[in-house]
Amino acid sequence: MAASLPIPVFNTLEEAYSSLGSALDHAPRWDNLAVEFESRFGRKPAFIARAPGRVNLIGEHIDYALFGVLPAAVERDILIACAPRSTTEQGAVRAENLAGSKYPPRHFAPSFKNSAWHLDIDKTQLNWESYVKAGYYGVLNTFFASGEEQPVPVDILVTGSVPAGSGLSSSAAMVVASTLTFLAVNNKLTGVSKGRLVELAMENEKRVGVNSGGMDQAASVISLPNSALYITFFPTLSAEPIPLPSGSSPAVPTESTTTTAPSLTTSTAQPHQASTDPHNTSLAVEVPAASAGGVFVCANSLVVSDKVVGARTRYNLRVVETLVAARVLCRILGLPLDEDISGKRERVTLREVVGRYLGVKETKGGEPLLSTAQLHKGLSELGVLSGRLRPGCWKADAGENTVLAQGAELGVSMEEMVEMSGLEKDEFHETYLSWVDVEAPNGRFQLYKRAAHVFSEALRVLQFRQACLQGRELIDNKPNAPVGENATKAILEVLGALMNESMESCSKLYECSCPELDQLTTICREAGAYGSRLTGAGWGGCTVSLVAESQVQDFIARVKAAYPPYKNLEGEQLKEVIFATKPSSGAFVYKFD
Ligand code: NG1
Ligand code: MG
Repeated sequence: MAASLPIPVFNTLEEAYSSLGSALDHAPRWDNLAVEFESRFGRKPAFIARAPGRVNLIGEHIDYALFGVLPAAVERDILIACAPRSTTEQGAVRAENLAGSKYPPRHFAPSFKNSAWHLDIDKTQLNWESYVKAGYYGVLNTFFASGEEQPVPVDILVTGSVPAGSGLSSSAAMVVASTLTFLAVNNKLTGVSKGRLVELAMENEKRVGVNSGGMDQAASVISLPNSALYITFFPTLSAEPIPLPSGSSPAVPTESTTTTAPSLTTSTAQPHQASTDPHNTSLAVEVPAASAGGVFVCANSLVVSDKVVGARTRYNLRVVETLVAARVLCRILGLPLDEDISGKRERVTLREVVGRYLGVKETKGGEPLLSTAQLHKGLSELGVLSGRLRPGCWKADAGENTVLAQGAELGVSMEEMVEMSGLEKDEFHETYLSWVDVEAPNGRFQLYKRAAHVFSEALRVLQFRQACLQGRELIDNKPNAPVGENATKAILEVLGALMNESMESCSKLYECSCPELDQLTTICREAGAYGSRLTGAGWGGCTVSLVAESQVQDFIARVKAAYPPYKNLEGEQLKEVIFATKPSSGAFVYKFD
Protein backbone atom coordinates (compact mmCIF):
# COMPACT_ATOMS: atom_id res chain seq x y z
CA MET A 1 0.00 0.00 0.00
CA ALA A 2 0.96 3.61 -0.66
CA ALA A 3 2.17 4.27 2.91
CA SER A 4 4.86 1.58 2.82
CA LEU A 5 6.58 3.06 -0.25
CA PRO A 6 9.92 4.87 0.17
CA ILE A 7 10.07 8.67 0.05
CA PRO A 8 10.95 9.72 -3.51
CA VAL A 9 14.41 11.24 -3.93
CA PHE A 10 14.94 12.75 -7.40
CA ASN A 11 18.32 13.48 -8.96
CA THR A 12 17.01 15.36 -11.99
CA LEU A 13 14.55 18.22 -12.17
CA GLU A 14 12.69 16.55 -15.06
CA GLU A 15 11.78 13.71 -12.72
CA ALA A 16 10.93 16.07 -9.87
CA TYR A 17 8.64 18.28 -11.95
CA SER A 18 6.96 15.43 -13.78
CA SER A 19 6.17 13.69 -10.48
CA LEU A 20 4.02 16.72 -9.66
CA GLY A 21 1.64 15.68 -12.43
CA SER A 22 0.89 19.29 -13.24
CA ALA A 23 1.24 21.52 -16.24
CA LEU A 24 2.35 24.46 -14.08
CA ASP A 25 5.70 26.09 -14.60
CA HIS A 26 7.54 25.17 -11.44
CA ALA A 27 11.00 26.25 -12.59
CA PRO A 28 10.86 29.95 -11.58
CA ARG A 29 10.19 29.26 -7.90
CA TRP A 30 12.74 26.48 -7.67
CA ASP A 31 15.37 28.51 -9.54
CA ASN A 32 14.75 31.54 -7.41
CA LEU A 33 15.13 29.54 -4.21
CA ALA A 34 18.44 28.00 -5.31
CA VAL A 35 19.82 31.35 -6.50
CA GLU A 36 18.81 33.07 -3.26
CA PHE A 37 20.29 30.26 -1.18
CA GLU A 38 23.63 30.64 -2.92
CA SER A 39 23.66 34.39 -2.58
CA ARG A 40 22.77 34.29 1.15
CA PHE A 41 24.89 31.37 2.27
CA GLY A 42 27.75 31.38 -0.28
CA ARG A 43 27.28 27.89 -1.66
CA LYS A 44 24.74 25.80 -3.53
CA PRO A 45 22.05 23.91 -1.64
CA ALA A 46 22.55 20.17 -1.20
CA PHE A 47 18.80 19.37 -1.23
CA ILE A 48 15.39 20.90 -1.74
CA ALA A 49 12.61 19.27 0.30
CA ARG A 50 9.09 19.82 -1.02
CA ALA A 51 5.79 19.25 0.83
CA PRO A 52 2.33 20.32 -0.42
CA GLY A 53 -0.61 21.77 1.46
CA ARG A 54 -3.93 20.00 1.19
CA VAL A 55 -7.61 20.67 0.81
CA ASN A 56 -9.94 18.44 2.78
CA LEU A 57 -12.88 17.56 0.55
CA ILE A 58 -14.91 16.01 3.35
CA GLY A 59 -14.37 14.53 6.84
CA GLU A 60 -13.78 17.47 9.19
CA HIS A 61 -12.60 17.04 12.76
CA ILE A 62 -12.89 13.29 12.65
CA ASP A 63 -9.25 12.27 12.08
CA TYR A 64 -8.43 12.49 15.80
CA ALA A 65 -11.47 10.29 16.49
CA LEU A 66 -9.67 7.88 14.09
CA PHE A 67 -12.30 7.94 11.32
CA GLY A 68 -11.40 8.03 7.62
CA VAL A 69 -11.09 11.40 5.85
CA LEU A 70 -10.90 12.46 2.19
CA PRO A 71 -8.32 15.17 1.44
CA ALA A 72 -6.22 15.87 -1.68
CA ALA A 73 -2.82 17.56 -1.88
CA VAL A 74 -2.91 20.98 -3.58
CA GLU A 75 -0.29 22.32 -5.97
CA ARG A 76 0.72 25.00 -3.49
CA ASP A 77 3.63 23.84 -1.39
CA ILE A 78 6.54 24.59 0.93
CA LEU A 79 10.07 24.29 -0.46
CA ILE A 80 13.10 24.18 1.85
CA ALA A 81 16.61 24.41 0.38
CA CYS A 82 19.34 23.24 2.71
CA ALA A 83 23.03 22.44 2.97
CA PRO A 84 25.35 21.38 5.81
CA ARG A 85 27.57 24.15 7.16
CA SER A 86 31.12 23.93 8.42
CA THR A 87 31.11 25.20 11.97
CA THR A 88 31.85 23.58 15.29
CA GLU A 89 28.37 24.34 16.66
CA GLN A 90 26.81 20.85 16.38
CA GLY A 91 23.32 20.76 14.93
CA ALA A 92 22.99 24.57 14.82
CA VAL A 93 20.51 25.97 12.29
CA ARG A 94 20.50 29.26 10.40
CA ALA A 95 16.95 29.52 9.09
CA GLU A 96 15.85 32.15 6.61
CA ASN A 97 12.59 32.66 4.79
CA LEU A 98 12.12 34.28 1.39
CA ALA A 99 9.11 36.17 2.77
CA GLY A 100 11.70 38.18 4.72
CA SER A 101 10.02 40.88 6.79
CA LYS A 102 7.06 38.68 7.79
CA TYR A 103 9.31 35.81 8.80
CA PRO A 104 12.66 37.19 10.05
CA PRO A 105 15.89 35.10 10.03
CA ARG A 106 16.42 32.84 13.05
CA HIS A 107 19.43 31.10 14.49
CA PHE A 108 19.02 28.27 16.98
CA ALA A 109 20.80 25.19 18.24
CA PRO A 110 19.52 22.08 20.00
CA SER A 111 20.93 21.01 23.36
CA PHE A 112 21.35 17.45 24.65
CA LYS A 113 20.27 17.18 28.32
CA ASN A 114 18.98 14.27 30.40
CA SER A 115 19.27 11.82 27.50
CA ALA A 116 17.13 13.88 25.12
CA TRP A 117 17.49 16.70 22.61
CA HIS A 118 15.76 20.01 23.38
CA LEU A 119 14.72 23.02 21.32
CA ASP A 120 12.73 25.95 22.66
CA ILE A 121 9.28 26.08 21.06
CA ASP A 122 7.05 28.91 22.22
CA LYS A 123 3.50 27.50 22.33
CA THR A 124 1.94 30.78 23.35
CA GLN A 125 2.45 32.50 20.02
CA LEU A 126 2.78 31.66 16.35
CA ASN A 127 6.42 31.87 15.23
CA TRP A 128 7.35 30.59 11.79
CA GLU A 129 10.50 28.88 13.01
CA SER A 130 8.48 26.83 15.55
CA TYR A 131 7.43 24.60 12.64
CA VAL A 132 11.05 24.22 11.54
CA LYS A 133 12.05 23.33 15.10
CA ALA A 134 9.13 20.89 15.43
CA GLY A 135 10.29 18.99 12.34
CA TYR A 136 13.85 18.94 13.66
CA TYR A 137 12.83 17.71 17.12
CA GLY A 138 11.62 14.31 15.99
CA VAL A 139 14.62 13.74 13.76
CA LEU A 140 16.98 14.51 16.65
CA ASN A 141 15.20 12.31 19.16
CA THR A 142 14.71 9.43 16.75
CA PHE A 143 18.00 9.31 14.87
CA PHE A 144 20.40 10.90 17.34
CA ALA A 145 18.76 9.59 20.50
CA SER A 146 21.89 8.16 22.08
CA GLY A 147 23.66 11.51 21.95
CA GLU A 148 26.75 9.82 20.52
CA GLU A 149 26.32 10.73 16.88
CA GLN A 150 25.98 14.49 16.35
CA PRO A 151 23.62 16.22 13.90
CA VAL A 152 25.33 18.40 11.29
CA PRO A 153 25.04 22.22 11.41
CA VAL A 154 22.66 23.39 8.66
CA ASP A 155 21.64 26.45 6.66
CA ILE A 156 18.09 26.47 5.36
CA LEU A 157 16.03 28.76 3.16
CA VAL A 158 12.24 28.40 3.09
CA THR A 159 9.66 29.56 0.58
CA GLY A 160 5.97 28.79 0.65
CA SER A 161 2.94 29.27 -1.58
CA VAL A 162 0.36 27.80 0.85
CA PRO A 163 -1.44 30.72 2.52
CA ALA A 164 -0.89 30.57 6.31
CA GLY A 165 -3.88 30.08 8.62
CA SER A 166 -6.16 29.30 5.70
CA GLY A 167 -7.11 25.69 6.44
CA LEU A 168 -4.94 24.45 3.56
CA SER A 169 -2.47 23.08 6.06
CA SER A 170 0.53 25.28 5.61
CA SER A 171 1.56 24.11 9.07
CA ALA A 172 1.68 20.41 8.18
CA ALA A 173 3.45 21.25 4.90
CA MET A 174 6.06 23.18 6.91
CA VAL A 175 6.51 20.37 9.43
CA VAL A 176 6.73 17.65 6.76
CA ALA A 177 9.20 19.72 4.69
CA SER A 178 11.27 20.45 7.79
CA THR A 179 11.31 16.81 8.91
CA LEU A 180 12.42 15.80 5.38
CA THR A 181 15.08 18.52 5.32
CA PHE A 182 16.76 17.35 8.52
CA LEU A 183 16.49 13.70 7.50
CA ALA A 184 18.10 14.43 4.12
CA VAL A 185 20.87 16.72 5.31
CA ASN A 186 21.85 14.23 8.02
CA ASN A 187 21.79 11.35 5.55
CA LYS A 188 18.95 9.54 7.37
CA LEU A 189 16.44 9.12 4.54
CA THR A 190 17.30 5.54 3.71
CA GLY A 191 14.70 3.12 5.03
CA VAL A 192 12.20 5.83 6.04
CA SER A 193 8.87 4.92 4.41
CA LYS A 194 6.10 7.41 3.67
CA GLY A 195 4.10 5.96 6.58
CA ARG A 196 7.04 6.48 8.95
CA LEU A 197 7.45 10.06 7.76
CA VAL A 198 3.74 10.66 8.48
CA GLU A 199 4.17 9.30 12.03
CA LEU A 200 7.23 11.44 12.62
CA ALA A 201 5.55 14.57 11.23
CA MET A 202 2.40 13.95 13.33
CA GLU A 203 4.45 13.69 16.50
CA ASN A 204 6.45 16.72 15.47
CA GLU A 205 3.45 18.92 14.77
CA LYS A 206 2.00 18.23 18.24
CA ARG A 207 5.04 20.01 19.64
CA VAL A 208 3.64 23.29 18.37
CA GLY A 209 0.70 22.84 20.75
CA VAL A 210 -2.21 21.44 18.73
CA ASN A 211 -3.28 17.85 19.45
CA SER A 212 -4.10 17.23 15.83
CA GLY A 213 -5.00 14.03 14.03
CA GLY A 214 -2.92 12.75 11.11
CA MET A 215 -4.90 13.90 8.09
CA ASP A 216 -2.73 16.80 7.00
CA GLN A 217 0.60 15.06 7.35
CA ALA A 218 -0.70 11.93 5.58
CA ALA A 219 -2.14 13.99 2.72
CA SER A 220 1.07 16.02 2.37
CA VAL A 221 3.24 12.89 2.27
CA ILE A 222 1.20 10.19 0.50
CA SER A 223 -0.96 12.05 -2.08
CA LEU A 224 -0.89 11.16 -5.75
CA PRO A 225 -1.66 13.44 -8.72
CA ASN A 226 -5.25 13.47 -9.99
CA SER A 227 -6.86 11.71 -7.05
CA ALA A 228 -8.02 12.35 -3.53
CA LEU A 229 -6.91 10.06 -0.71
CA TYR A 230 -9.22 8.09 1.54
CA ILE A 231 -7.05 7.98 4.66
CA THR A 232 -7.92 5.74 7.58
CA PHE A 233 -6.09 5.67 10.89
CA PHE A 234 -7.41 2.59 12.65
CA PRO A 235 -6.03 0.02 13.35
CA THR A 236 -3.10 1.48 11.35
CA LEU A 237 -2.54 4.27 8.84
CA SER A 238 -3.78 3.33 5.40
CA ALA A 239 -4.41 5.37 2.24
CA GLU A 240 -6.51 4.56 -0.83
CA PRO A 241 -6.41 6.84 -3.92
CA ILE A 242 -9.94 7.91 -4.91
CA PRO A 243 -10.51 9.20 -8.46
CA LEU A 244 -12.35 12.49 -8.62
CA PRO A 245 -15.18 13.23 -11.02
CA SER A 246 -13.07 15.73 -12.93
CA GLY A 247 -14.49 15.05 -16.38
CA SER A 248 -13.15 13.23 -19.40
CA SER A 249 -10.34 15.66 -20.23
CA PRO A 250 -8.16 16.84 -17.39
CA ALA A 251 -8.27 20.56 -16.66
CA VAL A 252 -5.23 22.47 -17.86
CA PRO A 253 -3.95 25.97 -17.15
CA THR A 254 -5.02 28.62 -19.67
CA GLU A 255 -1.52 29.97 -20.09
CA SER A 256 1.96 28.75 -19.24
CA THR A 257 1.16 25.35 -20.71
CA THR A 258 4.71 25.11 -21.97
CA THR A 259 6.84 24.07 -19.05
CA THR A 260 10.14 25.93 -18.93
CA ALA A 261 13.04 23.52 -19.31
CA PRO A 262 14.37 22.59 -15.89
CA SER A 263 17.31 24.82 -15.12
CA LEU A 264 18.37 25.53 -11.53
CA THR A 265 21.59 27.00 -12.87
CA THR A 266 22.20 28.76 -9.62
CA SER A 267 25.19 30.83 -10.59
CA THR A 268 23.67 32.43 -13.71
CA ALA A 269 19.89 32.52 -13.34
CA GLN A 270 18.19 35.68 -12.10
CA PRO A 271 15.71 35.39 -9.25
CA HIS A 272 12.11 35.21 -10.53
CA GLN A 273 9.23 36.83 -8.73
CA ALA A 274 6.87 33.95 -9.36
CA SER A 275 4.13 34.97 -6.98
CA THR A 276 3.81 38.53 -8.25
CA ASP A 277 4.33 37.83 -11.94
CA PRO A 278 1.23 39.23 -13.71
CA HIS A 279 1.64 36.62 -16.47
CA ASN A 280 1.60 33.73 -14.06
CA THR A 281 -1.96 32.57 -14.54
CA SER A 282 -1.10 29.12 -13.42
CA LEU A 283 -4.11 28.53 -11.23
CA ALA A 284 -6.77 29.49 -13.74
CA VAL A 285 -8.42 26.45 -15.21
CA GLU A 286 -9.47 26.08 -18.82
CA VAL A 287 -12.54 24.02 -19.16
CA PRO A 288 -13.27 21.50 -21.90
CA ALA A 289 -16.60 22.69 -23.32
CA ALA A 290 -18.37 19.34 -23.41
CA SER A 291 -17.09 18.09 -20.12
CA ALA A 292 -19.59 17.03 -17.51
CA GLY A 293 -17.08 16.83 -14.66
CA GLY A 294 -16.61 18.87 -11.52
CA VAL A 295 -13.73 20.92 -10.15
CA PHE A 296 -12.92 21.83 -6.54
CA VAL A 297 -12.47 25.54 -5.99
CA CYS A 298 -10.87 26.94 -2.82
CA ALA A 299 -11.98 30.35 -1.60
CA ASN A 300 -10.32 31.98 1.38
CA SER A 301 -12.63 33.74 3.85
CA LEU A 302 -9.65 35.97 4.70
CA VAL A 303 -10.34 35.41 8.39
CA VAL A 304 -7.09 33.99 9.78
CA SER A 305 -7.78 30.79 11.67
CA ASP A 306 -5.76 31.12 14.84
CA LYS A 307 -5.66 27.48 15.83
CA VAL A 308 -2.55 27.49 17.99
CA VAL A 309 -3.30 30.41 20.28
CA GLY A 310 -7.04 29.59 20.29
CA ALA A 311 -6.46 25.85 20.77
CA ARG A 312 -7.53 25.96 24.42
CA THR A 313 -11.15 26.85 23.71
CA ARG A 314 -11.35 25.44 20.20
CA TYR A 315 -9.33 22.61 18.68
CA ASN A 316 -7.96 20.96 21.82
CA LEU A 317 -11.31 21.34 23.59
CA ARG A 318 -12.98 19.44 20.73
CA VAL A 319 -10.37 16.68 21.05
CA VAL A 320 -11.22 16.26 24.76
CA GLU A 321 -15.01 16.48 24.20
CA THR A 322 -14.97 13.73 21.55
CA LEU A 323 -12.81 11.46 23.74
CA VAL A 324 -15.04 11.90 26.78
CA ALA A 325 -18.12 11.34 24.59
CA ALA A 326 -16.64 8.01 23.48
CA ARG A 327 -16.15 6.83 27.07
CA VAL A 328 -19.62 7.92 28.16
CA LEU A 329 -21.23 6.18 25.17
CA CYS A 330 -19.44 2.96 26.09
CA ARG A 331 -20.87 3.22 29.59
CA ILE A 332 -24.40 4.15 28.49
CA LEU A 333 -24.51 1.30 25.96
CA GLY A 334 -22.82 -1.24 28.25
CA LEU A 335 -19.87 -1.74 25.88
CA PRO A 336 -16.45 -3.10 26.93
CA LEU A 337 -14.16 -0.47 28.46
CA ASP A 338 -10.96 -0.17 30.49
CA GLU A 339 -10.51 -3.43 32.43
CA ASP A 340 -12.41 -5.42 29.81
CA ILE A 341 -9.96 -4.27 27.18
CA SER A 342 -6.58 -3.42 28.63
CA GLY A 343 -6.76 -3.69 32.41
CA LYS A 344 -6.26 0.05 32.82
CA ARG A 345 -8.01 3.34 32.13
CA GLU A 346 -8.05 3.91 28.40
CA ARG A 347 -8.86 6.87 26.18
CA VAL A 348 -11.19 5.05 23.83
CA THR A 349 -11.96 6.86 20.55
CA LEU A 350 -15.33 7.17 18.80
CA ARG A 351 -14.01 4.94 15.99
CA GLU A 352 -13.29 2.17 18.47
CA VAL A 353 -16.79 2.56 19.93
CA VAL A 354 -18.21 1.46 16.55
CA GLY A 355 -16.39 -1.90 16.65
CA ARG A 356 -17.40 -2.50 20.24
CA TYR A 357 -20.99 -1.56 19.51
CA LEU A 358 -21.12 -4.07 16.64
CA GLY A 359 -19.45 -6.69 18.83
CA VAL A 360 -16.44 -7.01 16.50
CA LYS A 361 -13.13 -7.50 18.27
CA GLU A 362 -10.71 -5.18 16.49
CA THR A 363 -7.02 -5.37 17.19
CA LYS A 364 -4.39 -2.70 16.65
CA GLY A 365 -1.65 -3.53 14.20
CA GLY A 366 -3.79 -5.56 11.81
CA GLU A 367 -6.04 -4.86 8.86
CA PRO A 368 -9.25 -2.93 9.59
CA LEU A 369 -11.76 -5.50 10.74
CA LEU A 370 -15.00 -3.70 9.95
CA SER A 371 -16.26 -3.86 6.39
CA THR A 372 -17.55 -0.63 4.85
CA ALA A 373 -21.08 -1.98 5.20
CA GLN A 374 -20.57 -2.69 8.91
CA LEU A 375 -19.06 0.72 9.48
CA HIS A 376 -22.01 2.28 7.67
CA LYS A 377 -24.50 0.41 9.86
CA GLY A 378 -22.63 1.21 13.08
CA LEU A 379 -22.36 4.91 12.24
CA SER A 380 -26.05 5.24 11.36
CA GLU A 381 -27.19 3.57 14.56
CA LEU A 382 -24.70 5.33 16.82
CA GLY A 383 -25.69 8.65 15.26
CA VAL A 384 -29.16 8.11 16.74
CA LEU A 385 -27.89 6.68 20.02
CA SER A 386 -25.63 9.69 20.56
CA GLY A 387 -28.86 11.49 21.60
CA ARG A 388 -28.32 9.76 24.94
CA LEU A 389 -25.41 12.16 25.55
CA ARG A 390 -27.79 15.10 25.96
CA PRO A 391 -28.04 16.52 29.45
CA GLY A 392 -30.35 14.40 31.57
CA CYS A 393 -30.62 11.62 28.98
CA TRP A 394 -27.64 9.52 29.93
CA LYS A 395 -28.98 7.91 33.09
CA ALA A 396 -30.30 4.36 32.78
CA ASP A 397 -33.79 5.45 33.85
CA ALA A 398 -34.04 8.36 31.40
CA GLY A 399 -37.21 7.77 29.42
CA GLU A 400 -37.92 8.72 25.84
CA ASN A 401 -39.74 11.83 26.94
CA THR A 402 -36.64 13.08 28.66
CA VAL A 403 -34.69 12.58 25.41
CA LEU A 404 -37.15 14.74 23.57
CA ALA A 405 -37.52 17.27 26.34
CA GLN A 406 -33.85 18.06 26.94
CA GLY A 407 -32.17 20.66 24.78
CA ALA A 408 -28.80 19.90 23.24
CA GLU A 409 -27.61 23.49 23.50
CA LEU A 410 -27.08 23.36 27.21
CA GLY A 411 -24.14 20.98 27.31
CA VAL A 412 -22.90 19.58 30.61
CA SER A 413 -20.82 21.00 33.44
CA MET A 414 -17.44 19.61 34.47
CA GLU A 415 -19.04 17.90 37.48
CA GLU A 416 -21.73 16.25 35.35
CA MET A 417 -19.15 15.16 32.82
CA VAL A 418 -17.00 13.53 35.52
CA GLU A 419 -20.09 11.76 36.84
CA MET A 420 -21.06 10.58 33.34
CA SER A 421 -17.56 9.17 32.84
CA GLY A 422 -17.87 6.91 35.89
CA LEU A 423 -14.35 7.93 36.95
CA GLU A 424 -13.19 9.55 40.15
CA LYS A 425 -12.38 13.22 39.72
CA ASP A 426 -8.61 12.63 39.92
CA GLU A 427 -8.72 9.78 37.48
CA PHE A 428 -10.80 11.84 35.08
CA HIS A 429 -8.28 14.68 35.19
CA GLU A 430 -5.38 12.29 34.77
CA THR A 431 -6.98 10.57 31.76
CA TYR A 432 -8.56 13.52 29.94
CA LEU A 433 -7.08 16.80 31.09
CA SER A 434 -3.54 16.32 32.38
CA TRP A 435 -1.94 16.34 28.89
CA VAL A 436 -3.81 19.24 27.37
CA ASP A 437 -4.84 22.76 28.31
CA VAL A 438 -8.55 23.36 27.63
CA GLU A 439 -11.27 25.75 28.70
CA ALA A 440 -14.98 25.33 27.92
CA PRO A 441 -16.97 28.54 27.24
CA ASN A 442 -19.30 29.13 30.25
CA GLY A 443 -17.95 25.90 31.74
CA ARG A 444 -20.27 23.79 29.52
CA PHE A 445 -18.98 20.81 27.53
CA GLN A 446 -20.84 19.67 24.42
CA LEU A 447 -20.61 15.89 24.31
CA TYR A 448 -23.80 15.25 22.35
CA LYS A 449 -23.26 17.81 19.62
CA ARG A 450 -19.65 16.77 19.04
CA ALA A 451 -20.42 13.03 18.86
CA ALA A 452 -23.44 13.62 16.62
CA HIS A 453 -21.23 15.58 14.20
CA VAL A 454 -18.46 12.98 14.21
CA PHE A 455 -20.75 10.00 13.49
CA SER A 456 -22.65 11.79 10.74
CA GLU A 457 -19.50 13.24 9.16
CA ALA A 458 -17.78 9.84 9.14
CA LEU A 459 -20.84 8.44 7.37
CA ARG A 460 -20.74 11.24 4.80
CA VAL A 461 -17.10 10.38 4.04
CA LEU A 462 -18.12 6.80 3.21
CA GLN A 463 -20.95 8.06 1.00
CA PHE A 464 -18.68 10.59 -0.74
CA ARG A 465 -16.04 7.93 -1.44
CA GLN A 466 -18.67 5.61 -2.87
CA ALA A 467 -20.10 8.32 -5.14
CA CYS A 468 -16.61 9.24 -6.43
CA LEU A 469 -15.92 5.62 -7.30
CA GLN A 470 -19.24 5.34 -9.13
CA GLY A 471 -18.71 8.68 -10.86
CA ARG A 472 -15.33 7.71 -12.26
CA GLU A 473 -16.75 4.49 -13.60
CA LEU A 474 -19.47 6.39 -15.45
CA ILE A 475 -17.11 8.96 -16.93
CA ASP A 476 -14.65 6.29 -18.03
CA ASN A 477 -17.26 4.08 -19.59
CA LYS A 478 -19.60 6.57 -21.23
CA PRO A 479 -17.74 9.85 -21.71
CA ASN A 480 -20.06 11.23 -24.40
CA ALA A 481 -23.36 9.46 -23.92
CA PRO A 482 -26.12 11.80 -22.70
CA VAL A 483 -27.20 9.21 -20.17
CA GLY A 484 -23.64 9.17 -18.81
CA GLU A 485 -23.58 12.94 -18.56
CA ASN A 486 -26.86 13.06 -16.71
CA ALA A 487 -25.70 10.35 -14.38
CA THR A 488 -22.45 12.23 -13.76
CA LYS A 489 -24.43 15.34 -12.94
CA ALA A 490 -26.49 13.30 -10.51
CA ILE A 491 -23.28 12.12 -8.84
CA LEU A 492 -21.98 15.68 -8.58
CA GLU A 493 -25.28 16.62 -6.98
CA VAL A 494 -24.85 13.83 -4.43
CA LEU A 495 -21.30 15.01 -3.64
CA GLY A 496 -22.46 18.62 -3.39
CA ALA A 497 -25.33 17.72 -1.04
CA LEU A 498 -22.91 15.81 1.21
CA MET A 499 -20.60 18.84 1.30
CA ASN A 500 -23.52 21.10 2.24
CA GLU A 501 -24.60 18.73 5.00
CA SER A 502 -21.03 18.65 6.26
CA MET A 503 -20.99 22.45 6.43
CA GLU A 504 -24.27 22.53 8.31
CA SER A 505 -22.95 20.01 10.81
CA CYS A 506 -19.62 21.86 11.24
CA SER A 507 -21.51 25.08 11.80
CA LYS A 508 -24.34 23.90 14.08
CA LEU A 509 -23.02 20.82 15.88
CA TYR A 510 -19.25 21.21 15.87
CA GLU A 511 -19.35 25.01 16.07
CA CYS A 512 -16.12 25.41 14.14
CA SER A 513 -17.42 27.90 11.56
CA CYS A 514 -17.62 31.70 11.80
CA PRO A 515 -19.99 34.28 10.24
CA GLU A 516 -17.66 34.88 7.27
CA LEU A 517 -17.40 31.14 6.45
CA ASP A 518 -21.19 30.79 6.72
CA GLN A 519 -21.61 33.77 4.41
CA LEU A 520 -18.98 32.67 1.88
CA THR A 521 -20.34 29.12 1.56
CA THR A 522 -23.84 30.52 1.03
CA ILE A 523 -22.50 32.86 -1.67
CA CYS A 524 -20.65 29.95 -3.31
CA ARG A 525 -23.87 27.93 -3.50
CA GLU A 526 -25.75 30.91 -4.89
CA ALA A 527 -22.97 31.33 -7.45
CA GLY A 528 -23.74 27.86 -8.79
CA ALA A 529 -21.66 25.41 -6.74
CA TYR A 530 -23.08 21.92 -6.27
CA GLY A 531 -21.91 22.17 -2.68
CA SER A 532 -19.68 24.28 -0.47
CA ARG A 533 -18.11 23.83 2.95
CA LEU A 534 -15.29 25.02 5.18
CA THR A 535 -12.08 23.02 4.91
CA GLY A 536 -9.54 22.36 7.66
CA ALA A 537 -10.06 23.24 11.29
CA GLY A 538 -12.44 26.14 10.56
CA TRP A 539 -12.98 29.30 12.65
CA GLY A 540 -11.69 31.06 9.51
CA GLY A 541 -9.53 29.98 6.60
CA CYS A 542 -10.73 28.45 3.34
CA THR A 543 -13.89 27.03 1.89
CA VAL A 544 -13.98 24.33 -0.78
CA SER A 545 -16.75 24.22 -3.38
CA LEU A 546 -17.61 21.67 -6.05
CA VAL A 547 -18.27 23.50 -9.30
CA ALA A 548 -19.14 22.26 -12.82
CA GLU A 549 -16.00 22.45 -14.95
CA SER A 550 -17.74 24.61 -17.53
CA GLN A 551 -18.81 27.11 -14.86
CA VAL A 552 -15.57 27.80 -13.01
CA GLN A 553 -14.77 31.26 -14.42
CA ASP A 554 -18.37 32.41 -14.07
CA PHE A 555 -18.48 31.04 -10.53
CA ILE A 556 -15.33 32.93 -9.53
CA ALA A 557 -16.70 36.17 -11.03
CA ARG A 558 -19.97 35.81 -9.10
CA VAL A 559 -18.25 35.07 -5.80
CA LYS A 560 -15.95 38.04 -6.30
CA ALA A 561 -18.94 40.30 -6.86
CA ALA A 562 -20.81 39.03 -3.80
CA TYR A 563 -18.21 38.48 -1.06
CA PRO A 564 -17.34 41.94 0.32
CA PRO A 565 -13.62 41.27 1.14
CA TYR A 566 -13.01 40.32 -2.54
CA LYS A 567 -14.57 43.47 -4.04
CA ASN A 568 -11.32 45.33 -4.60
CA LEU A 569 -9.15 42.37 -5.54
CA GLU A 570 -8.07 41.89 -9.16
CA GLY A 571 -5.62 39.74 -11.13
CA GLU A 572 -2.99 37.98 -9.04
CA GLN A 573 -4.48 39.20 -5.78
CA LEU A 574 -7.78 37.57 -6.64
CA LYS A 575 -6.07 34.34 -7.73
CA GLU A 576 -4.36 34.22 -4.35
CA VAL A 577 -7.71 33.98 -2.58
CA ILE A 578 -9.94 32.00 -4.94
CA PHE A 579 -8.62 29.28 -7.23
CA ALA A 580 -9.43 25.91 -8.74
CA THR A 581 -7.23 23.09 -7.47
CA LYS A 582 -5.86 20.04 -9.12
CA PRO A 583 -4.74 17.22 -6.83
CA SER A 584 -0.97 17.16 -6.65
CA SER A 585 1.64 14.60 -5.60
CA GLY A 586 3.01 14.18 -2.08
CA ALA A 587 6.31 15.23 -0.52
CA PHE A 588 9.71 14.45 -2.02
CA VAL A 589 13.37 15.45 -1.96
CA TYR A 590 15.47 16.77 -4.84
CA LYS A 591 19.17 16.07 -4.47
CA PHE A 592 21.68 18.37 -6.17
CA ASP A 593 24.65 16.71 -7.95
P1 NG1 B 1 -5.78 22.49 9.57
O1 NG1 B 1 -6.68 23.51 10.05
O2 NG1 B 1 -5.77 22.44 8.09
O3 NG1 B 1 -4.39 22.67 10.10
C1 NG1 B 1 -6.61 20.71 11.41
C2 NG1 B 1 -5.83 19.50 11.86
C3 NG1 B 1 -6.30 18.21 11.17
C4 NG1 B 1 -7.80 18.06 11.24
C5 NG1 B 1 -8.48 19.37 10.80
C6 NG1 B 1 -9.96 19.34 10.96
C7 NG1 B 1 -3.55 20.24 12.36
C8 NG1 B 1 -2.16 20.15 11.94
N1 NG1 B 1 -4.42 19.65 11.58
O4 NG1 B 1 -6.31 21.03 10.07
O5 NG1 B 1 -5.63 17.09 11.72
O6 NG1 B 1 -8.21 17.66 12.50
O7 NG1 B 1 -8.00 20.49 11.54
O8 NG1 B 1 -10.52 18.32 10.20
O9 NG1 B 1 -3.85 20.78 13.39
MG1 MG C 1 -2.58 23.41 10.16
